[in-house]
Amino acid sequence: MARVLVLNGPNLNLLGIRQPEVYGATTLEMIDAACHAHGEASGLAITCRQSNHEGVLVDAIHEARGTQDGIVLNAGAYTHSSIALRDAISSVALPVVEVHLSNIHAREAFRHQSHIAPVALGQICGFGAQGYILALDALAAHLDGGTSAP
Ligand code: CA2
Repeated sequence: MARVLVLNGPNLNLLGIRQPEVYGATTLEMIDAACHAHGEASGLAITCRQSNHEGVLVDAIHEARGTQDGIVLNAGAYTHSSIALRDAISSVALPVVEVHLSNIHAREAFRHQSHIAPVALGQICGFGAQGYILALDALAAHLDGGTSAP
């Protein structure tokens, strides 16, 4: 059974609690539950983690080496600023699917750049919480050898 870490970055613990008009009413707890349910249905062992701290996220990525087969990552605002997260992903050489609830390319210019995208298998954005499920399916297909992505 493939093991997947679903890793969320800063402020995503506030989903559904603050500013629902921007990020929707779905809480991170609901997203984690949906990931666990989808993992059970599709034969993936899911671990969910969230941190507001860059170093803790780097540690979580390092710990995934040898314990996980892939990562679904919403790095939040660190997406646009963190070379440390990019380097951590490169160093563990695990497939990473980058997820964003919002369409970052349709928002402010500073959100258009992702430091994660060049080292990710791919990016899914703009589909809200459903993006995590799409990311799990993309990762499962990749781990199964069923995707043509590099
Ligand atoms: O669309 C996404 O998933 C983002 O990763 C969300 C980040 C943002 O900085 C990225 O550009 C795109 C922000 C997450 C903030 O989440 C909040 C949730 C509720 C209330 C306030 C912030």
